Amino acid sequence: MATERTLSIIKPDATARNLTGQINAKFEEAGLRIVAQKRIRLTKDQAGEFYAVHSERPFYDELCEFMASAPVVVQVLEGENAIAKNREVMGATNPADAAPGTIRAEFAQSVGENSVHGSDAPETAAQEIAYFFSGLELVG
Ligand code: FUP
Repeated sequence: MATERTLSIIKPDATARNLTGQINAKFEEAGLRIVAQKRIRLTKDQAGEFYAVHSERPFYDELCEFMASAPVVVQVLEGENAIAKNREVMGATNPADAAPGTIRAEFAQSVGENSVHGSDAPETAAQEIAYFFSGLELVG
């Protein structure tokens, strides 16, 4: 296993409910290190660019509206096998299917308002990190 970095987003439903600290505690308990983090407000166009892969899906417009509806916390998580580990800590996309103890099981409100995003592969992790962070902001 190698040390990896992955892009995480604490989504508007979670920032609105003041859950940033509780979600970060889940990452840290799992051995993921938050090596970069900032709270920003996305425009709908920026959210649309980030989720361009879903542009043909029926939920795309609603997803972009939601991601622009309140601040998000974008962060880089680092650790052994960080991409898969973060997906494990997040739980399934639909909170109804998420394993007990996962972030989405505990905090998500619906399949759309599901509290967190996490990269799903090394290539997307690299692209998504570069979308939000410059090399200068990644100090380890
Ligand atoms: P995930 O990788 O678990 O975030 O899930 P996906 O990449 O499949 O979906 C990205 C986001 O699209 C989800 F977090 C929420 C939204 N979505 C919906 O709103 N409805 C769906 O049926 C599927 C996804």
